[in-house]
Amino acid sequence: MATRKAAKKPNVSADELKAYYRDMLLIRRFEEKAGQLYGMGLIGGFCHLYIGQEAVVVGLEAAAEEGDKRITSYRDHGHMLACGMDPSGVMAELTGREGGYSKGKGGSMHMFSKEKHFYGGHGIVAAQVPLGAGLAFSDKYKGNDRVTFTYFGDGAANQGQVYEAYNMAELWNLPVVFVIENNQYAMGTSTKRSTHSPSYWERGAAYGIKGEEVDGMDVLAVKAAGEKAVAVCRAGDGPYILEIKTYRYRGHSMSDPAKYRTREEVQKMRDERDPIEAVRSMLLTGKHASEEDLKAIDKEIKEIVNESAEFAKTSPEPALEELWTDIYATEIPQEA
Ligand SMILES: Cc1ncc(C[n+]2csc(CCOP(=O)(O)OP(=O)(O)O)c2C)c(N)n1
Ligand SMILES: [Mg+2]
Repeated sequence: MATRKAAKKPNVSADELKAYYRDMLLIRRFEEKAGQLYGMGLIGGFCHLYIGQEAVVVGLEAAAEEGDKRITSYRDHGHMLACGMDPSGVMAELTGREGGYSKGKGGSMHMFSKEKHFYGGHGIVAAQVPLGAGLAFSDKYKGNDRVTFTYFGDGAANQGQVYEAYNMAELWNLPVVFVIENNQYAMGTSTKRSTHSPSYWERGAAYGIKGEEVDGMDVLAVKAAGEKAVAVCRAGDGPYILEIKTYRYRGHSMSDPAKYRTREEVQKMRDERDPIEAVRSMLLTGKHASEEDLKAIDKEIKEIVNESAEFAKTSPEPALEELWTDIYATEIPQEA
Protein backbone atom coordinates (compact mmCIF):
# COMPACT_ATOMS: atom_id res chain seq x y z
CA MET A 1 0.00 0.00 0.00
CA ALA A 2 2.50 2.59 1.17
CA THR A 3 5.51 3.08 -1.02
CA ARG A 4 9.00 3.82 0.17
CA LYS A 5 10.77 4.14 -3.14
CA ALA A 6 11.41 7.78 -3.93
CA ALA A 7 10.43 9.12 -7.35
CA LYS A 8 13.26 9.44 -9.84
CA LYS A 9 14.67 12.93 -10.31
CA PRO A 10 13.55 14.43 -13.61
CA ASN A 11 15.85 15.88 -16.23
CA VAL A 12 15.19 19.57 -16.39
CA SER A 13 16.24 22.19 -18.88
CA ALA A 14 18.42 25.18 -18.02
CA ASP A 15 15.39 27.43 -18.42
CA GLU A 16 13.34 25.39 -15.97
CA LEU A 17 16.18 25.41 -13.45
CA LYS A 18 16.51 29.18 -13.81
CA ALA A 19 12.77 29.56 -13.30
CA TYR A 20 12.92 27.58 -10.03
CA TYR A 21 15.84 29.72 -8.87
CA ARG A 22 13.88 32.85 -9.68
CA ASP A 23 10.67 31.68 -8.04
CA MET A 24 12.42 30.59 -4.84
CA LEU A 25 14.38 33.83 -4.70
CA LEU A 26 11.19 35.85 -5.11
CA ILE A 27 9.70 34.13 -2.06
CA ARG A 28 12.89 34.63 -0.02
CA ARG A 29 13.30 38.32 -0.83
CA PHE A 30 9.59 39.00 -0.43
CA GLU A 31 9.62 37.41 3.00
CA GLU A 32 12.73 39.32 4.06
CA LYS A 33 11.00 42.53 3.04
CA ALA A 34 7.83 41.54 4.90
CA GLY A 35 10.01 40.97 7.99
CA GLN A 36 11.43 44.48 7.61
CA LEU A 37 7.99 46.07 7.18
CA TYR A 38 6.82 44.20 10.26
CA GLY A 39 9.78 45.58 12.22
CA MET A 40 8.84 49.08 11.07
CA GLY A 41 5.33 48.62 12.46
CA LEU A 42 3.71 48.63 9.02
CA ILE A 43 2.33 45.11 9.37
CA GLY A 44 0.08 44.31 12.31
CA GLY A 45 -1.19 41.03 13.70
CA PHE A 46 0.24 37.67 12.83
CA CYS A 47 2.94 37.08 10.24
CA HIS A 48 4.58 33.69 9.70
CA LEU A 49 7.58 33.63 7.40
CA TYR A 50 8.34 30.75 5.03
CA ILE A 51 12.09 31.37 4.58
CA GLY A 52 13.94 28.04 4.19
CA GLN A 53 10.93 26.13 2.87
CA GLU A 54 10.85 27.66 -0.64
CA ALA A 55 11.70 24.44 -2.54
CA VAL A 56 8.49 22.81 -1.32
CA VAL A 57 5.98 25.08 -3.03
CA VAL A 58 8.17 25.83 -6.04
CA GLY A 59 8.77 22.11 -6.67
CA LEU A 60 5.11 21.24 -6.32
CA GLU A 61 3.91 24.13 -8.45
CA ALA A 62 6.24 22.83 -11.15
CA ALA A 63 4.21 19.61 -11.03
CA ALA A 64 0.82 21.37 -11.11
CA GLU A 65 -1.30 22.20 -14.14
CA GLU A 66 -3.71 25.02 -14.89
CA GLY A 67 -6.86 24.61 -12.84
CA ASP A 68 -5.29 22.60 -10.02
CA LYS A 69 -6.13 23.93 -6.57
CA ARG A 70 -4.10 24.69 -3.48
CA ILE A 71 -4.97 25.36 0.16
CA THR A 72 -2.66 25.84 3.12
CA SER A 73 -2.17 27.15 6.66
CA TYR A 74 -1.17 30.58 7.98
CA ARG A 75 2.44 30.16 6.69
CA ASP A 76 1.10 31.02 3.29
CA HIS A 77 2.92 33.82 1.44
CA GLY A 78 5.19 31.39 -0.41
CA HIS A 79 2.23 29.41 -1.68
CA MET A 80 0.59 32.56 -3.01
CA LEU A 81 3.66 33.76 -4.84
CA ALA A 82 4.48 30.32 -6.23
CA CYS A 83 1.03 29.95 -7.79
CA GLY A 84 1.38 33.31 -9.51
CA MET A 85 -0.49 35.72 -7.26
CA ASP A 86 0.62 39.32 -7.54
CA PRO A 87 3.34 40.21 -4.97
CA SER A 88 1.95 43.75 -4.63
CA GLY A 89 -1.52 42.44 -3.77
CA VAL A 90 -0.06 40.07 -1.18
CA MET A 91 2.19 42.72 0.41
CA ALA A 92 -0.64 45.26 0.52
CA GLU A 93 -2.80 42.72 2.33
CA LEU A 94 -0.03 42.32 4.91
CA THR A 95 -0.09 46.06 5.54
CA GLY A 96 -3.91 46.07 5.66
CA ARG A 97 -4.44 48.22 2.59
CA GLU A 98 -7.26 48.52 0.07
CA GLY A 99 -5.09 47.09 -2.72
CA GLY A 100 -4.60 43.82 -0.83
CA TYR A 101 -6.14 40.52 -1.92
CA SER A 102 -8.76 40.75 0.85
CA LYS A 103 -9.03 44.53 0.50
CA GLY A 104 -6.93 44.92 3.62
CA LYS A 105 -9.30 43.14 5.94
CA GLY A 106 -7.82 39.64 5.99
CA GLY A 107 -4.13 40.14 6.69
CA SER A 108 -1.34 37.61 6.38
CA MET A 109 -3.41 34.52 7.19
CA HIS A 110 -6.54 35.24 5.17
CA MET A 111 -6.01 35.77 1.48
CA PHE A 112 -7.62 34.05 -1.48
CA SER A 113 -7.48 34.09 -5.27
CA LYS A 114 -10.21 32.48 -7.30
CA GLU A 115 -8.26 33.21 -10.45
CA LYS A 116 -5.22 31.25 -9.24
CA HIS A 117 -7.29 28.63 -7.40
CA PHE A 118 -5.72 29.56 -4.08
CA TYR A 119 -8.16 28.81 -1.25
CA GLY A 120 -6.27 30.36 1.70
CA GLY A 121 -4.66 31.02 4.21
CA HIS A 122 -6.16 29.32 7.38
CA GLY A 123 -5.29 30.20 10.97
CA ILE A 124 -6.78 27.17 12.69
CA VAL A 125 -4.20 24.41 12.73
CA ALA A 126 -5.29 21.57 10.34
CA ALA A 127 -8.67 23.14 9.53
CA GLN A 128 -7.65 23.38 5.88
CA VAL A 129 -7.15 19.62 5.58
CA PRO A 130 -10.82 18.55 5.39
CA LEU A 131 -11.47 21.66 3.29
CA GLY A 132 -8.81 20.46 0.85
CA ALA A 133 -10.49 17.06 0.68
CA GLY A 134 -13.76 18.90 -0.02
CA LEU A 135 -12.19 20.87 -2.87
CA ALA A 136 -10.98 17.60 -4.37
CA PHE A 137 -14.45 16.13 -3.90
CA SER A 138 -15.93 19.00 -5.92
CA ASP A 139 -13.63 18.20 -8.86
CA LYS A 140 -14.38 14.50 -8.66
CA TYR A 141 -18.11 15.29 -8.57
CA LYS A 142 -17.78 17.52 -11.62
CA GLY A 143 -15.86 14.78 -13.40
CA ASN A 144 -12.78 16.82 -14.36
CA ASP A 145 -9.20 15.73 -13.71
CA ARG A 146 -8.08 18.57 -11.45
CA VAL A 147 -5.95 17.89 -8.36
CA THR A 148 -5.91 19.74 -5.03
CA PHE A 149 -2.68 20.28 -3.10
CA THR A 150 -3.52 20.38 0.61
CA TYR A 151 -0.58 21.62 2.66
CA PHE A 152 -0.20 21.29 6.42
CA GLY A 153 2.57 21.12 9.02
CA ASP A 154 4.03 18.40 11.22
CA GLY A 155 2.12 19.84 14.18
CA ALA A 156 -1.14 19.80 12.22
CA ALA A 157 -0.43 16.20 11.27
CA ASN A 158 -1.27 15.19 14.85
CA GLN A 159 -4.79 16.63 14.68
CA GLY A 160 -7.77 14.29 14.56
CA GLN A 161 -9.49 15.95 11.62
CA VAL A 162 -6.55 15.04 9.38
CA TYR A 163 -7.38 11.36 9.87
CA GLU A 164 -11.10 11.86 9.31
CA ALA A 165 -10.18 13.55 6.04
CA TYR A 166 -7.79 10.68 5.14
CA ASN A 167 -10.55 8.16 5.71
CA MET A 168 -13.09 9.86 3.46
CA ALA A 169 -10.49 10.82 0.86
CA GLU A 170 -9.41 7.20 0.38
CA LEU A 171 -12.94 5.86 0.57
CA TRP A 172 -13.94 8.14 -2.30
CA ASN A 173 -10.55 8.08 -4.09
CA LEU A 174 -10.35 11.86 -4.02
CA PRO A 175 -7.75 13.62 -6.21
CA VAL A 176 -5.95 15.27 -3.32
CA VAL A 177 -2.23 15.39 -2.57
CA PHE A 178 -1.79 15.75 1.18
CA VAL A 179 1.45 17.67 1.57
CA ILE A 180 2.97 17.51 5.04
CA GLU A 181 5.56 20.27 5.32
CA ASN A 182 7.62 18.70 8.06
CA ASN A 183 9.84 21.55 9.21
CA GLN A 184 10.54 19.70 12.48
CA TYR A 185 8.81 22.20 14.74
CA ALA A 186 5.31 23.22 15.72
CA MET A 187 5.84 26.62 17.31
CA GLY A 188 8.48 25.70 19.92
CA THR A 189 7.79 21.96 20.05
CA SER A 190 10.06 19.65 18.09
CA THR A 191 8.61 16.54 16.46
CA LYS A 192 10.80 14.51 18.84
CA ARG A 193 8.75 15.84 21.75
CA SER A 194 5.34 15.56 20.13
CA THR A 195 5.07 12.14 18.54
CA HIS A 196 6.22 8.58 19.03
CA SER A 197 5.85 7.86 15.31
CA PRO A 198 7.77 10.60 13.49
CA SER A 199 7.19 9.13 10.03
CA TYR A 200 4.01 11.00 9.22
CA TRP A 201 3.46 9.68 5.70
CA GLU A 202 3.44 6.09 6.93
CA ARG A 203 0.30 6.80 8.94
CA GLY A 204 -1.58 6.87 5.62
CA ALA A 205 -1.17 3.08 5.41
CA ALA A 206 -3.81 2.69 8.12
CA TYR A 207 -6.27 4.18 5.62
CA GLY A 208 -4.85 2.53 2.50
CA ILE A 209 -3.22 5.75 1.27
CA LYS A 210 0.04 5.65 -0.65
CA GLY A 211 2.79 8.12 0.08
CA GLU A 212 6.46 8.83 0.48
CA GLU A 213 9.06 10.98 2.19
CA VAL A 214 10.74 13.69 0.12
CA ASP A 215 13.85 15.84 0.56
CA GLY A 216 12.28 19.28 0.77
CA MET A 217 15.56 21.16 0.39
CA ASP A 218 15.94 19.77 -3.13
CA VAL A 219 13.52 21.41 -5.55
CA LEU A 220 14.05 18.72 -8.20
CA ALA A 221 13.27 15.91 -5.76
CA VAL A 222 10.10 17.75 -4.74
CA LYS A 223 9.07 18.25 -8.36
CA ALA A 224 9.63 14.57 -9.17
CA ALA A 225 7.61 13.43 -6.17
CA GLY A 226 4.89 15.96 -7.01
CA GLU A 227 4.61 14.66 -10.56
CA LYS A 228 4.27 11.12 -9.30
CA ALA A 229 1.59 12.08 -6.75
CA VAL A 230 -0.35 14.14 -9.28
CA ALA A 231 -0.28 11.30 -11.83
CA VAL A 232 -1.73 8.91 -9.24
CA CYS A 233 -4.51 11.38 -8.45
CA ARG A 234 -5.31 12.18 -12.10
CA ALA A 235 -5.54 8.46 -12.82
CA GLY A 236 -8.36 8.27 -10.26
CA ASP A 237 -6.21 6.48 -7.70
CA GLY A 238 -5.83 9.31 -5.16
CA PRO A 239 -5.24 10.48 -2.54
CA TYR A 240 -1.46 10.54 -2.07
CA ILE A 241 0.67 11.73 0.85
CA LEU A 242 3.96 13.57 0.44
CA GLU A 243 5.87 14.14 3.65
CA ILE A 244 8.33 16.82 2.70
CA LYS A 245 11.28 17.24 5.03
CA THR A 246 12.07 20.93 5.22
CA TYR A 247 13.26 23.56 7.68
CA ARG A 248 12.20 27.06 8.65
CA TYR A 249 15.07 29.44 9.30
CA ARG A 250 13.05 32.12 11.06
CA GLY A 251 10.93 31.96 14.20
CA HIS A 252 7.45 30.46 14.22
CA SER A 253 5.95 33.93 13.95
CA MET A 254 7.34 37.38 14.51
CA SER A 255 7.47 36.79 18.25
CA ASP A 256 9.43 33.65 19.00
CA PRO A 257 11.74 33.20 22.00
CA ALA A 258 13.97 30.86 19.89
CA LYS A 259 14.90 28.81 22.93
CA TYR A 260 13.88 25.45 21.51
CA ARG A 261 16.80 25.02 19.11
CA THR A 262 20.36 26.21 18.88
CA ARG A 263 21.66 28.90 16.56
CA GLU A 264 24.18 26.32 15.35
CA GLU A 265 21.39 24.00 14.22
CA VAL A 266 19.84 26.75 12.08
CA GLN A 267 23.19 27.90 10.73
CA LYS A 268 24.19 24.36 9.77
CA MET A 269 21.01 23.97 7.73
CA ARG A 270 21.56 27.33 6.03
CA ASP A 271 25.19 26.51 5.24
CA GLU A 272 24.73 22.95 4.09
CA ARG A 273 21.20 22.54 2.74
CA ASP A 274 19.92 25.86 1.50
CA PRO A 275 17.56 25.11 -1.42
CA ILE A 276 18.33 28.31 -3.31
CA GLU A 277 22.09 27.97 -2.99
CA ALA A 278 21.79 24.38 -4.22
CA VAL A 279 20.10 25.46 -7.46
CA ARG A 280 22.46 28.38 -7.85
CA SER A 281 25.45 26.08 -7.67
CA MET A 282 23.78 23.59 -10.06
CA LEU A 283 23.28 26.41 -12.55
CA LEU A 284 26.85 27.64 -12.28
CA THR A 285 28.70 24.34 -12.19
CA GLY A 286 26.60 22.93 -15.02
CA LYS A 287 27.26 26.16 -16.97
CA HIS A 288 23.51 26.63 -17.45
CA ALA A 289 23.84 30.22 -16.30
CA SER A 290 26.61 32.74 -15.75
CA GLU A 291 27.13 34.95 -12.70
CA GLU A 292 25.75 37.80 -14.85
CA ASP A 293 22.57 35.86 -15.66
CA LEU A 294 21.98 35.25 -11.97
CA LYS A 295 22.71 38.88 -11.12
CA ALA A 296 20.07 39.93 -13.65
CA ILE A 297 17.54 37.63 -11.97
CA ASP A 298 18.48 39.03 -8.53
CA LYS A 299 17.96 42.55 -9.87
CA GLU A 300 14.57 41.74 -11.38
CA ILE A 301 13.40 40.18 -8.09
CA LYS A 302 14.66 43.14 -6.07
CA GLU A 303 12.64 45.47 -8.26
CA ILE A 304 9.46 43.41 -7.97
CA VAL A 305 9.79 43.23 -4.19
CA ASN A 306 10.56 46.94 -3.81
CA GLU A 307 7.58 47.76 -6.00
CA SER A 308 5.34 45.55 -3.85
CA ALA A 309 6.57 47.28 -0.68
CA GLU A 310 5.98 50.70 -2.20
CA PHE A 311 2.46 49.71 -3.22
CA ALA A 312 1.84 48.27 0.24
CA LYS A 313 2.86 51.57 1.83
CA THR A 314 0.94 53.85 -0.52
CA SER A 315 -2.29 51.96 -1.17
CA PRO A 316 -4.93 53.61 1.07
CA GLU A 317 -6.36 51.99 4.16
CA PRO A 318 -9.89 50.60 3.66
CA ALA A 319 -12.53 53.34 3.92
CA LEU A 320 -14.69 53.44 7.04
CA GLU A 321 -17.78 52.54 4.96
CA GLU A 322 -16.06 49.26 4.13
CA LEU A 323 -16.18 48.17 7.77
CA TRP A 324 -19.30 46.04 7.25
CA THR A 325 -18.75 44.74 3.73
CA ASP A 326 -17.49 41.22 2.93
CA ILE A 327 -17.84 40.08 6.52
CA TYR A 328 -20.12 37.54 8.17
CA ALA A 329 -22.85 39.92 9.25
CA THR A 330 -26.42 39.72 7.98
CA GLU A 331 -27.63 42.79 9.83
CA ILE A 332 -25.79 45.97 10.67
CA PRO A 333 -26.62 47.08 14.21
CA GLN A 334 -28.26 50.54 14.07
CA GLU A 335 -26.16 51.96 16.86
CA ALA A 336 -22.93 51.07 15.02
C1 LIG B 1 -6.52 24.39 16.56
C2 LIG B 1 -5.34 25.26 16.89
N1 LIG B 1 -4.57 24.94 17.95
C3 LIG B 1 -3.48 25.69 18.25
C4 LIG B 1 -3.17 26.79 17.49
C5 LIG B 1 -1.92 27.61 17.83
N2 LIG B 1 -0.88 27.28 16.85
C6 LIG B 1 -0.66 28.08 15.79
S1 LIG B 1 0.53 27.49 14.80
C7 LIG B 1 0.79 26.15 15.77
C8 LIG B 1 1.86 25.14 15.40
C9 LIG B 1 1.58 24.35 14.15
O1 LIG B 1 2.78 23.79 13.67
P1 LIG B 1 2.92 23.06 12.29
O2 LIG B 1 1.65 22.39 11.94
O3 LIG B 1 4.12 22.21 12.37
O4 LIG B 1 3.11 24.21 11.21
P2 LIG B 1 4.33 25.25 11.04
O5 LIG B 1 4.01 26.44 11.90
O6 LIG B 1 5.57 24.57 11.43
O7 LIG B 1 4.30 25.64 9.61
C10 LIG B 1 -0.05 26.18 16.87
C11 LIG B 1 -0.07 25.16 17.93
C12 LIG B 1 -4.01 27.11 16.41
N3 LIG B 1 -3.78 28.15 15.63
N4 LIG B 1 -5.07 26.31 16.11
MG1 LIG C 1 6.02 22.55 11.64
